[in-house]
Amino acid sequence: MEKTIEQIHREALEEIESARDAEDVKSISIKYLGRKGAVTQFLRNVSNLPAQIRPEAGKKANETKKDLDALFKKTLMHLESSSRETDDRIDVSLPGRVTPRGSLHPITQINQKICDIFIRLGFDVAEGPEVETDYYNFEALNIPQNHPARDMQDTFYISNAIVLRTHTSPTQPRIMEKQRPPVRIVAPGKVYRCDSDLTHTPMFHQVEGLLVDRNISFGDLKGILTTFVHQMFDPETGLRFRPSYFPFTEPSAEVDIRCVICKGSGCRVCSNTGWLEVLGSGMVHPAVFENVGYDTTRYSGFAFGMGVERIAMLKYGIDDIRKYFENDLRFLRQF
Ligand code: 2NL
Repeated sequence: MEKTIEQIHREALEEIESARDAEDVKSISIKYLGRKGAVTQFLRNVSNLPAQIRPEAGKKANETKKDLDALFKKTLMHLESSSRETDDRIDVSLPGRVTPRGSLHPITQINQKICDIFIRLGFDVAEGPEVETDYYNFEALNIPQNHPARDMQDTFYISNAIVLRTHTSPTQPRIMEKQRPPVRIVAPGKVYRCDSDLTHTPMFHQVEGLLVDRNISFGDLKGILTTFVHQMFDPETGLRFRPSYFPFTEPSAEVDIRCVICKGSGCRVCSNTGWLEVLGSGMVHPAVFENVGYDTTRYSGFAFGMGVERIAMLKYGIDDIRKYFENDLRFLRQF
């Protein structure tokens, strides 16, 4: 017996249910609605049916044709758009994109390295204000009223009695006023001087150190600073202590290292001397101790100061200080 239109409809629905892709849907469509398709055949045979069921069967067959046609189109559209979604899916096996990572500025790196060396030698880190009083920047440090370091050309004045600190030294008397010996501190930070050329910028960085206790001698100064130079540069670096002058130390000495470029034979960098100046130092002047109320018969101490940019220039062989402030990434990425 021939299949009824309801049976054909049901089978078509079952088949479309299990279609996996557009190709399946297309062949099911041909199987039912194509020229020799089951629905088409049924419609063609309607005229042969008994007259009493003919109109009803014809009506149902047309409805089935319309219903299946709409369903096939809808399913086809759905499958095609979801196959596009498949192509757009994230490939979890792809290697990830590397996020570019920043790094510390070379001056920050050198500043941290200097402080780390002294921290391991038992020093604490102290910081003070960049806008400083004339008293702490000069007076407390035994820099008298008419000293050349006070010259308007070097110092940025905020007012008569307020300056941008010209060194990080004022941090030291501020600490000494609050703390009795022993004192072992390093004071890193920004300093300001009205000066600008190949080796000077209006703002630069210093690290200062101060050690005060009973029986501190120039030998202690030499030991600590020799250890520092050997850890900062090379353990084989030759160095010398050359007599110098600072208002806040007596005696005073500058520390030179063997030229990092020519190793002492003489070159442009060391102006043919074979030596490079790296820091200033000395035994704290009694006037400085008196200003902070320390008993000079009980205590002695040494202090030192260095420019961070200068150390960084010597360590990396950079001849123009302004390179550190231009923020050219081709320069900065090398550190
Ligand atoms: C340099 C020289 C120096 C000091 C800084 C200092 C601080 C106190 C007392 C005595 Cl509270 N001295 N500091 C001493 C000698 C040298 O710096 O060339 N700096 C870049």
